[in-house]
Amino acid sequence: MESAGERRACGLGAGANFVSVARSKPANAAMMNEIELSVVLPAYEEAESLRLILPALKELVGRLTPRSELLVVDTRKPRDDTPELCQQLGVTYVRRRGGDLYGDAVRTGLATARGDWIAMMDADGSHNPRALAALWPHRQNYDLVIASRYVHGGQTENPAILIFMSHMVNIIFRLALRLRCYDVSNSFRLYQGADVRALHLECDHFDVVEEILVKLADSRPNFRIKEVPFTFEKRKAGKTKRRLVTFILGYFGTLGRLWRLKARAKRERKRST
Ligand SMILES: Nc1nc2c(ncn2[C@@H]2O[C@H](COP(=O)(O)OP(=O)(O)OP(=O)(O)O)[C@@H](O)[C@H]2O)c(=O)[nH]1
Ligand SMILES: [Mg+2]
Repeated sequence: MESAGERRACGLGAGANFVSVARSKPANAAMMNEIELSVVLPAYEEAESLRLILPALKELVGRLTPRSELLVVDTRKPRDDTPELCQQLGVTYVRRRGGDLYGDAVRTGLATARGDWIAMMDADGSHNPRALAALWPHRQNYDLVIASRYVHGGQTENPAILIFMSHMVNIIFRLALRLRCYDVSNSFRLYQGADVRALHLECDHFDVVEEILVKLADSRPNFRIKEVPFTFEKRKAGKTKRRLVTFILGYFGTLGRLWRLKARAKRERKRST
């Protein structure tokens, strides 16, 4: 995922504070939890692409750890044969809870995933399963690992106009929200399960990707982020769900909301020290 589609205000209201996330202990947690890695794929009419990527993803994840689960988070009512496909391939099929928006899929996926680590990936094949193998080794030394188009070695196969827009979004968000990473809008990331499950997420659309980053980065001092170079590929099949104008307008609304949220959290932290 790299852009915002149809979008409503993300509704970061007065109660939307950053959560204070307890420091997780991956090594110990791994011993206690039967699932080490959950891979979550939010999907909206993506059966065609899923058919192409799931076998490779399943094989790769099995090599990373035997204690893994793959979750496809579909729409509330199936819009294609994604349920049958998941059953055929032995992948967990999850129905979206709440609404049918991307934010609902992310919230449902995070609430369902049991892993010590949770990887989020697009279901359209833009996120090549092979890249997950490059993220995985960094989990012990970092709190968040991002597949990044904007560090040396990273790239994107999108058309020039989308690359330009994505660069603008990333530069503006990074500077305005003082984020310590270059790719703020790519959803392909590896999270510590306990950290990301503890977040209270309110954005409904693709802006939830930035919301997660802002909230995690502010959840504790010296939150460690690693960016691993990655190539964002063209979707493998199916249609885009992106709506360009709402994408641009929506992102600026989100920026304002996240900025106010961050400022309020800072004031509250100052007050409590
Ligand atoms: N727009 C949209 N995408 C969703 C939703 N739920 C899951 N997705 C998935 O989010 C991912 C990103 O959506 P895409 O339509 O690929 O958006 P994009 O990556 O910006 O655009 P293209 O790859 O160029 O089509 C895909 O895997 C979608 O299936 C939803 O409710 N709305
Ligand atoms: Mg896509």
